[in-house]
Amino acid sequence: MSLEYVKFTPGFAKFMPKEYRDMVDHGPFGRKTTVAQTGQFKEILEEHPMCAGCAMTLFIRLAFIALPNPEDTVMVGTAGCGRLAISQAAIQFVYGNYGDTNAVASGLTRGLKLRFGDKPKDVVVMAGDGGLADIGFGNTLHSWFRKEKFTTVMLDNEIYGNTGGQESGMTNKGQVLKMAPLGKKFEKMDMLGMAKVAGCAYVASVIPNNPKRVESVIKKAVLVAREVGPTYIQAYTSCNIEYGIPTEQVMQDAKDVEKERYAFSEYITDDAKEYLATQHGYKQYLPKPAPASVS
Ligand SMILES: Cc1ncc(C[n+]2csc(CCOP(=O)(O)OP(=O)(O)O)c2C)c(N)n1
Ligand code: SF4
Repeated sequence: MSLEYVKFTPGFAKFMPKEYRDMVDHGPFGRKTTVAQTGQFKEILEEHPMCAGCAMTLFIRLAFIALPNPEDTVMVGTAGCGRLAISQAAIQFVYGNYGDTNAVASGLTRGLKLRFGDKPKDVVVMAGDGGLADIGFGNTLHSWFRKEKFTTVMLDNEIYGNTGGQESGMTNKGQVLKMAPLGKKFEKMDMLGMAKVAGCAYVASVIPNNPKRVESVIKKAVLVAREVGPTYIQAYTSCNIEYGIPTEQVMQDAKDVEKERYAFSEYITDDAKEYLATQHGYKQYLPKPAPASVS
């Protein structure tokens, strides 16, 4: 697992589709990519089958660009809309059975540590709210309680999008959906709160509209998970199809939702701050010098 793995076996390049060859020749590997360079390299196949205007696709793209070491990262995904794009990007992908992503990622993280020792290998779970908070809830929480060192990213579209619009634990109370015609009876689950209680070292909530912020939280989460402990990012990634959001209003919807109930939040433990400050140059987390005493 390194830059070597993306190269074609000699003689095979000419049989690969052009889009795929472009990802290998002009992908993010071995570079320190930033969202400011979006469009200058190829991190994902253009022909992924997600719906036009889907905010989840934008978030996934930004998150992939923000990965600190793409050639040393494994994405773990599962059934759900997100994997349609995640599995067609220039990052290694493992498909975990629905609900099992965090168990798969736990084993993978431990295996990579045994195989590669201190050479950093990053594992990132990216899955829907149904996959992480409902059917995979036990595995998600236990990976956090056990302090498994990988990042969990929830693509929170507040619905089971891929199966046609059932409510999930992350749907808001009262929300009427195609397959919840009477409206949801229960509150949205507080997964951010649970992540903190369960011991995550870094927890953040974001929307896709601010690329620099997405980049910042992804980088911090992945770096902290390398050494300090589990990390969790919850991203509002609306389902414009099931929520009936006109394509041209998808970004405005995210802005409105951010204002009303999905504010940017960031929680970071002291250990994580110290690690980022001392190992990765995050000067803002250096301890403040004690004020000079007045005699
Ligand atoms: C073990 C298992 N149970 C159920 C399914 C069916 N299934 C596929 S996608 C999906 C819902 C996905 O919803 P979510 O995880 O919220 O992701 P989204 O599609 O909304 O992005 C379900 C229930 C499955 N593939 N495997
Ligand atoms: S069904 Fe919803 S979440 Fe899934 S790709 Fe379409 S718009 Fe995106």
